[in-house]
This record gives sequence, C-alpha cells and structure tokens, in this order.
Amino acid sequence: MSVTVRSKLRSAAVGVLVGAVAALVMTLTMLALRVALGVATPPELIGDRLAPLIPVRDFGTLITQAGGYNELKRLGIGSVLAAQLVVGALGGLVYSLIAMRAARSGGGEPGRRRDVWFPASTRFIVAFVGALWLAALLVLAPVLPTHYGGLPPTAATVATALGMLVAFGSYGLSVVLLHRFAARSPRADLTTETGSRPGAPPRPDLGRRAVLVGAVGIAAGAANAALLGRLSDAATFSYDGTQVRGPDIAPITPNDQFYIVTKNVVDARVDPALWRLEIVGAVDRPATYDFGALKALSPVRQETTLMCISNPLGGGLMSNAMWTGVPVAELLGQAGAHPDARELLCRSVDGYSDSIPIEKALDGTVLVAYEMNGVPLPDRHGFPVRLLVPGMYGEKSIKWLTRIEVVTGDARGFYEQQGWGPDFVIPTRSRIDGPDLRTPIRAGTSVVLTGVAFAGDRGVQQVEVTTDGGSTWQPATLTYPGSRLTWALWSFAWRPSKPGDLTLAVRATDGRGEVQSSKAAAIVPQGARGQHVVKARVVA
Ligand SMILES: Nc1nc2c(c(=O)[nH]1)N[C@H]1C(S)=C(S)[C@@H](COP(=O)(O)O)O[C@H]1N2
Ligand SMILES: [Mo]
Repeated sequence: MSVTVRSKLRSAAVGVLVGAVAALVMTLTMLALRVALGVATPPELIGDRLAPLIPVRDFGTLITQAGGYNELKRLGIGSVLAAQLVVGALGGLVYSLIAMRAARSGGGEPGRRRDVWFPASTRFIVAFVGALWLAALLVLAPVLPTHYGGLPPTAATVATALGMLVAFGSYGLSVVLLHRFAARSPRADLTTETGSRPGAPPRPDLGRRAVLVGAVGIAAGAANAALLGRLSDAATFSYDGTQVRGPDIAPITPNDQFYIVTKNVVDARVDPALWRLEIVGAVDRPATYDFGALKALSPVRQETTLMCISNPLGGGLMSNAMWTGVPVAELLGQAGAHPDARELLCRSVDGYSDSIPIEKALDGTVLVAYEMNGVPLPDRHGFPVRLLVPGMYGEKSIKWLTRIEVVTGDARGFYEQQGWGPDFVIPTRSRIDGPDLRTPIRAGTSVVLTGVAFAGDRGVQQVEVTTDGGSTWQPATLTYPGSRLTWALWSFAWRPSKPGDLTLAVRATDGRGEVQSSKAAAIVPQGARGQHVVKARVVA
C-alpha cells in the first residue's frame, strides 16, 4: 500500500475515532444538563416532536411492535443516541479529510494569517455545529418550550436553545482538540510524513495517541452510562400505565395507587421557585401567578374521577381523588377573557399541551389543582399544579401546568394531533372487578359481584347486572354512590342455581337517565364503548 493511501486511511480512521469520542462528550454534556438543571435533551425533544405527527393507528402499531409504550420510549431514545454517535463520527471524518487536504496543499508554505488561526478544518467544524444548531432550533421549534425543572415556556425555550448550543459546542471543541492531539496538528503530521521513507511503518506515536483518544472515549462512555443509569432509575418505565382495579377497590384511591399515564421518558420534577402559571392570549389583563399567589386565592375541594382515553373495557386506567384547587373560571374572570374566546390551550412544562372548550372551562368544576387527597400533588401527578377537567378524558387534565392561553380558534393538543377524538366526553362505563371468575363457582353457593361505574360529569344513578347474557337485568346495590363528578362502587349478591357456562355483564345509568349502551367501539379514536362482559362457569 502506498504511503499516501495508508496515511489517508489512517487520517480517516483518526477522524472517525475523534468524531465518535466527541459525540460521546456531547451526549455527556446533554445528560449532565438534564440531570443537574432539567434541560430537555434532543432525544426527548425529537420523540415529542414526532409523536403528535404519527397517526394514532400507526402509533398503536408501533407500540405493539415495540412491545409496549415503555419499550417504544426506550427504542426512541436509544435510536437518537445511536444516531448522534454516527453523525458525530461522520463529522469527525469530514473534519480530518479537510485537515489533511489543507495540510497537503499548504504543507511547507506559510499560510495566510486567517488560515493559521482558523484553518479550513476549524471553519468547517464551526459551520457544522452552527448548522446543526440552527437546524435543531427550526425543526424542534414547537417543542423547545420544554423544561423538566419547571421554567415557564419562554424561559424554557431559551434554556433548551442554550443547552443545545453548549452540547453541540462541546462536540466541536472536542473534535478540534482531540484531533489536534491525535494527529499532533495535521500539518506537522503530514510534513513529517513527506519526509519519511516510503513504506515506513506508521509512527508509533500516532498509534499511542489514538489509544489515548480511545481512552477518553471509554471514560466519556462510562460517564454516559452512569448518567443514563440515574435517569433510567427515575424514568417512567417503572410506572407509566399503572392501573388500579380488583375486588378491594376503595372509594377514594390512595395517591400511591392512583393510575398513571405520561408521555415522558423521565417526568418533570418542578422547582416551585422557578415555576409560574401564565394566563395569556385573548384576555384584557394577562397574569402570572407564582405558587404562593395561586394558593392565596380561595380554594375549593372537589372529588373527581379521572379516566384515560386508552382505558380498555374493564381496565384500571381510572381512579378517584379529592382535589384542592382554584376554579379556572375565577382565573379567567380576573384576566377578563374576551367574548370571542373559544378554547383554552393549556401547556405543561414537559411540552405537553391540550385544549378545552371555553364553556367547559367556565362551568366552575375545571380546577387548577394543587392538592390531591389533602397533600401537595405528588411529582408523578403534576406537582405543583395540574388542570382537572371533570367529564373529559384524562389527557385534558394536564399535569405540571404552566400556561393557559385563551384562543379564539380551534387548537389541537398532543394527542388530538395524532387523530384522537374529536369527542373527548367520557361515555358511561362500568366494570366487574370481583370475584375472580376464572375458577368455577359451585351451583347453589353465594357470590358477591363487585365493581365500579363511571359516567363522566353526569353521575351514576343506577347499576344493573345480567347473568344470562343480557336477557334480564337486575339492579345492583350502590355501596358508594359517589357524586356527579365521580365513579360509584356497586355490589350484587348472586346465587347461581344450576351448572352451565354463563355470560355476565354490567351496565350503568347516568344522572340524566341514559342507560349505558351495549354498542361496542374500539379505544381508537374516541375511547372504548360498550359493556364489560365476563364469562363464568358454574359447576355442580
Ligand atoms: N403534562 C402532561 N400532562 C398529562 C399527560 C402528560 O403526558 N403530560 N398525560 C395525560 C394523560 S393521557 C392522562 S390519562 C392523565 C393521567 O393523569 P395521572 O397520571 O395523574 O393519573 O394525565 C394527562 N396529563
Ligand atoms: Mo390518557
């Protein structure tokens, strides 16, 4: 192999190595900013940018193929981290090629002054980092107002942009410094090379230096692994999708059992000192509240049940709590919402958004809640404040709320953009929780069936049970009648007289007298509808 080919290959290899190591340094910078300051990382932002663009059916397929929402989140983060490494290595490769060409063409001659201080390779890396940064700002513009430590949208945008600049900058600086070290200035390297004997073995010095760069890479990789481990311990993998159900369901769900759904890989952990609630948009008097100012307003206590739109028939993505907070109607009254106001577009520190109709917001039951069952909201449920929207699916009850914007048009939130909805009003639902009917029942014995029924913000008037596949319905007892905004708990004493395979089902009647229909609908796009049906085997 000729000397030039060998030296080119060697240069390219050094470039790839340096680029990959610099990418590890960049990732480390991102993760450190995330852990220490709550600054959103590009892997998280890219996921949040893409998710709303994916039609809900495809999103469902992706989740199934990945083996669950948590697995899809893991896959997304992993892919972006891997892509960063590849792009970083390519950047290093191009850098080394430019450095080599500059060294060859300018070898020996005194370069222009500009080229001494800013050689072509340095200009390339500045342009590369600058272009990546601008592209990231443009492409990620809608999700830049994200800050997991609680900064309001405008400050969050600045924090995210600066964080990316620092991270990308750490890449560029690492490429220049590591390359200079590894090739001991490309110019000096190649000048020596031309003077060396044809066919001479590569200078052992370069090999040793490359090994040292590799060692920096291993150290950066280990530090990345340590920070990823910390983030993964705090990640939502362990609790996203937590359900509560079973025969011992309590009227009020304890906070540590309340169901959880989140789009995040690592949830927000808001510092109340940074946090603000902004009321903006079509209002006469825009306002900003800090946590103290919000709690100084006269609070209301309101028991309310929440249910996720993706709760299957019979599922446990549904819980009930006693909430304390301030009615949104009061905040809007203070701000003076314009008469042509149509919706509220609400935003969270995690970049999540959703909208609610203005009539709903003004009905007095929509709260900015800061207590759950008598204690401050747990982090997972939206500390310091969340929106609480009775009667509509849980996605409207935005956690870590930071901005309410009064809009005069139709605004679509995170999930609505995927194609969920457009109707988010909770239909009447009920489920059978107990007993476990997988084990056969002996004819003639008494069994107590129990469960819950929920009719959004219409209340539950009556619950009925059928044990003959819907031919006859008998009233159940409401062991906890609940209120207009909550679920009810029911029980039904059943004594099957003869053996056979039976079909049990439950139906509720809402406070307006409307009976839950048996007409089934899939979860996508407006939430499951129909009756929860359970098979039972009665033996002699
Ligand atoms: N900021 C923010 N709010 C959010 C979400 C989210 O991912 N981010 N998920 C929503 C969804 S889909 C549901 S069902 C409820 C769940 O609230 P919980 O976890 O307190 O039960 O929160 C909603 N609010
Ligand atoms: Mo949800």
